[in-house]
Amino acid sequence: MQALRLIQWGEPPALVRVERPVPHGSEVLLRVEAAGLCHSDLHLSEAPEGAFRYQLPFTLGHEVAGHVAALGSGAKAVAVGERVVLHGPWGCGACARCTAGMDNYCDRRSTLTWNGAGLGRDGGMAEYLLVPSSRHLVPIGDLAADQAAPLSDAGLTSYHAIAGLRQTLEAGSTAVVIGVGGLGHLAVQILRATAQSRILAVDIREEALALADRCGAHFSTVLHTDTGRALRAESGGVGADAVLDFAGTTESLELATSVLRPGGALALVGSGGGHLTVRKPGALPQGFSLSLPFWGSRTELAEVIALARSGAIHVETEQFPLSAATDAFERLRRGRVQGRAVLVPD
Ligand code: FEH
Ligand code: ZN
Ligand code: ZN
Repeated sequence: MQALRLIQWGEPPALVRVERPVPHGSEVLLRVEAAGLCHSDLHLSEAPEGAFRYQLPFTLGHEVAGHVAALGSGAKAVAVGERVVLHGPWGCGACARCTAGMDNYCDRRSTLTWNGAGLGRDGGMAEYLLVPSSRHLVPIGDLAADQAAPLSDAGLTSYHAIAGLRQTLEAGSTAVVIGVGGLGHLAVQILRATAQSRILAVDIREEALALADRCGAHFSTVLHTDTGRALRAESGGVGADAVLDFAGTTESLELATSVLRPGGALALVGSGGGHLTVRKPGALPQGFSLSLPFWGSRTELAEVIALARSGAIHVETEQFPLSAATDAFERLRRGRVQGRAVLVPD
């Protein structure tokens, strides 16, 4: 089968032929219908030796949807032909967090040499994906695969980040979304569907503002020197109750903390590598709280899929055949993907 594999650190991934896996025991073999492309895949494709604990080679792709092609003799709770989406964070499988479906916060994460499918283990940028257990699968019914796949990472990460801000998102609150890309455009929709906040969106690209408006933002602006003042004005002058920073640069963090209301909460999601000084006394608002949410739980993934199946959220996607993966990576590297890029096996 065709698979996009990371073979050498610092070298781009290569599309190669490998054996189609055969499921044994509790394993489930998926026929991949769609695999989303994440900035983490970019980071991996450019990472030098030693940046990650992962063992090479492995197939990329941690945002995967498809249907069950075959079952190991001990596989449970899933049937051949069933359409499913992958819960991509794979932990140790035995700790309290993993047994609760919260592999994203596995207690033994520091002992593992992987984060999950396509992250140190073979992933779904391929025709088939071998999944260790059906506990990593969520049914999607008739939801299109190019919708379901991005929801398992971009959607789930945004949903989990918003869940951590829930206490600030009561009626009349203001939420700011910085970065309206693959995750941010879904965060706007999830906020519209699950909160009564006024949603303000910020991006560096004009074309992203149109996407933000389509997704339901009440106000959108391109980042400029006076953005903080504009956002504060849009919050009725008191500031934002919650900020979701999908950029994670020093500039975006400074903007976020400059517009937060006393008692406000910041979720730092983007891996821009920016830094924030937390000091008392200091410049941060009284009662400020910070979270660094990572991915989400299996239960939350089922909730995101249910939202999508109800029509409440829609993923903007750009489809590429798996054979054009290099183009997709390049487009993402240049910031030229509207919404989420999705690879479809040829
Ligand atoms: C996965 C593994 C490590 C860092 C970040 C990620 C995200 O792409 C998961 O959404
Ligand atoms: Zn990701
Ligand atoms: Zn665990």
